[in-house]
Amino acid sequence: MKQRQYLKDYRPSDWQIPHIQMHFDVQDAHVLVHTRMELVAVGDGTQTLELDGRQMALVEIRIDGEALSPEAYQCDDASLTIKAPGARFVLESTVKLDPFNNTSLEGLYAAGGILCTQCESHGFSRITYALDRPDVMSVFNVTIEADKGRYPILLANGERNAQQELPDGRHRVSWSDPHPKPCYLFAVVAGDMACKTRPYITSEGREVDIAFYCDHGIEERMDHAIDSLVRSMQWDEQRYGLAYDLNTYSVVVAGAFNMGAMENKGLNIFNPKYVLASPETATDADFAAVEAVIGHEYFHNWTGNRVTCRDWFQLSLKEGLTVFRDQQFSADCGAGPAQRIEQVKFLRARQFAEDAGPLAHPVRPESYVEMNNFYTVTVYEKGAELVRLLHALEGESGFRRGMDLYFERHDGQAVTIEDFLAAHGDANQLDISGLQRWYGQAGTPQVKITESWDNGHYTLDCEQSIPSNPSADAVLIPIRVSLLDSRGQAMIDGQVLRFDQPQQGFSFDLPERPVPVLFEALSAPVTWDYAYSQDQLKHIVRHAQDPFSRWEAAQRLYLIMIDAAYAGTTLEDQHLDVFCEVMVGEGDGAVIAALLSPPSADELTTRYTELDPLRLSQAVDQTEAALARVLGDALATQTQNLMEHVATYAFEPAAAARRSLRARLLRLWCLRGDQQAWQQAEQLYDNSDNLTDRLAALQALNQTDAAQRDILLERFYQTYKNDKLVLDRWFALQAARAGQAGLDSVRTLLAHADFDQGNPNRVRALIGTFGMLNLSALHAQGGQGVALLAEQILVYDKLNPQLAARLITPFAGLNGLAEERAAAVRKALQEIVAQASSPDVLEQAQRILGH
Ligand code: 0A1
Ligand code: ZN
Repeated sequence: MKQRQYLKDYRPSDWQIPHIQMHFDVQDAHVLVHTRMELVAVGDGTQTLELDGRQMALVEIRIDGEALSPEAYQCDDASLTIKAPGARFVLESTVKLDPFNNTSLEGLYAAGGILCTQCESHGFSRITYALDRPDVMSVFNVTIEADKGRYPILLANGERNAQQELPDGRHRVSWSDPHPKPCYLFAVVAGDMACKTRPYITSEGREVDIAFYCDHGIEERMDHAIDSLVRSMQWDEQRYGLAYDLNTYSVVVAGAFNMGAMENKGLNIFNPKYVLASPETATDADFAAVEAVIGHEYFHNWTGNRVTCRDWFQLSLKEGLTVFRDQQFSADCGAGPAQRIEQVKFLRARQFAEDAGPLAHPVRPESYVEMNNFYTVTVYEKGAELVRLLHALEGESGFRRGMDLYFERHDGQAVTIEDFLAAHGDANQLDISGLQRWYGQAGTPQVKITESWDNGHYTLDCEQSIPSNPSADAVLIPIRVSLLDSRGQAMIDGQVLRFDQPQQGFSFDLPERPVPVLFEALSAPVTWDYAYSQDQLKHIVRHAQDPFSRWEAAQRLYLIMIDAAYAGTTLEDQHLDVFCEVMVGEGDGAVIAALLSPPSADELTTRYTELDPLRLSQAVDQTEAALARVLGDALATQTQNLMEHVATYAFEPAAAARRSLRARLLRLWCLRGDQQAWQQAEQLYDNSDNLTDRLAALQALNQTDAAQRDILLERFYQTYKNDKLVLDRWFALQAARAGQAGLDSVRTLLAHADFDQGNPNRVRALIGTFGMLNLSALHAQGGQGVALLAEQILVYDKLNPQLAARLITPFAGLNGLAEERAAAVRKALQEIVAQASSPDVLEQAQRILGH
């Protein structure tokens, strides 16, 4: 078993490696990697050198040109140790790799006919012996040599220097990256790909060649991504004064990729899902995601690459900050308030759940066994919320001052979260201690708010605690409030209260008793209680200025219905009557669609103790059905209005908002079992020129008994069976079918000819959808759904441990489950612990079981 690493044990490296030269010799069945490193001892040079290295065969090792005798070093399955090699020397190694059978998608691997690398967090030590830690930074020179017919494109970080033809149809290309970088940002790519280029001139006058690579024949699907990159580059120049620093920026679409994308210096490698987009093959949400991920990887060039992490415990230093920056970028590109609502939905469904369960950890974790298990929603999304919180406290210009000082102090360094906060604190004379505490303690703070009204004097009394972590200290919680009068006008408008004590009161003198709108735009990642009456909630839905707060009040209204249904009583549909006004109201269609969406079951798994997942799914379905009923005949009329005047598809905010409202209304209408609605769905499918509407039609029918559902699914398959990303949707739709039908579909599809275990997107579409988003199928048929998921996790434990370890997350809800269900999950986890071999899966399963 791998050793647990602790933050408290961090020590700077005994060695630095100023310069690394690598040569890749790509052969038919293997790759030889020759590495030449200059090593410099930080101390007196008497210390032992322990290099990291796994899953490769050592061919030769030399120091200062002399081959090392076998007694001079020791090699095991994770490292190579050389006793007292001296204070300064050149180490050369040759290793043999087998990328063609590397299914882990880490290190050097073959996928979709190309060779590419993934080094974050510890993949570089699967490529060569190295000090695989982010605080060792080196200048890299790389040459790649391969058959020119099979691999006409040879790429590495930095700038291309030279290209040379070789005998036997081979060629060689060399690259150099002048910026010292940690080895997790290293990348090489070799393959036969189509290329699209675009020139760009930075604000500093630097000429940059942008080059995007993907499979032949689909080049035009990269246009949106290229446009997004250009916008990202301009945006970082304007908003943060940060310009690009090389003459080449390449983006490669990988055949298979475990995560979203990777910010390797000057050579990003992407999951195809976040580059390729055309109206027929990508939805509005996909177009938005491409823009966000392209931006995210680009923004890493400064927040991650130029200033990097001292150690992996600091991961949120680059990830929380870069997610916040990509969220700002998307907002500036016109994403609108529905984007914030989506972010919060995701945060609550996933991060709050993680923080309340056995996988909870602070944004800066204290220990890990397998670092890849800590690329979590806590490090990314909660981390981004903490930067948002800092931004709210400092204001736009204060935040910019903090960022400027951060880059001035730390450009070219590997630093900590404290360094980041200190730069902001110093730039703004801000006491950051209440913020710093957020990073060190797990759990979602809960804020209890009561009020008093005394003759014009209004007080909000606030109390904070972390229920899952009772010894936690009070943190700084900004509460953005508006106080509405009886006509819905704001008497107090968006004021930020600094709440940093265990208990604290905030007073206002007002002409009348207000309705408080609390935590506008979710001003801190907390849960909060305030005993709203239904009338107050409806008042907020009708009058609040902040779209998020209207949505939040709507969610609370739905929850009253869901709680009642879950408890076995039903409330009158009339409790939801405010939504009739909402549906026909003016304004952003995407916000109206969100207001007309009750929370889904997967967002509510931590709400009930002794959770019965099937009863919860039913309660949510009943509430959605009640909403569809209460909207009455106007639902059909309104949907039909939106079917008219459909323009040619463009990814543009107003058009996307209209599509999103149409999709939502159509789905509610279809739930009523109305034949006319089902026909409308079929018509929308047939008449549309884009994937967004086609999927809207299919999703509207997916949980119904309509004959059209099966007909359209088959039509969809025939149209898209050769288009991997679109076919993923076909798998996901069937895996999302509620209850037993969903479980049966998953079983059938696992044996389908198009199900490909080597394609993580396909695996996530089928098994991920089933596990993460379909509570009623996962818990169907006694424990059989749960057993099926466990069986699949064990398949990927062998093939692709990182992917397997992510599929396990649905089992982390164990503590909240009713005993019979919990027993099935526990049994599945014990089976996993008994049979799994990867540290990734073992660590997760054991953490969930509390070992
Ligand atoms: N740094 C990337 C995400 C990433 C993380 C780990 C990976 O492999 C284990 C791959 C990519 C990002 O934040 O975009
Ligand atoms: Zn990132």
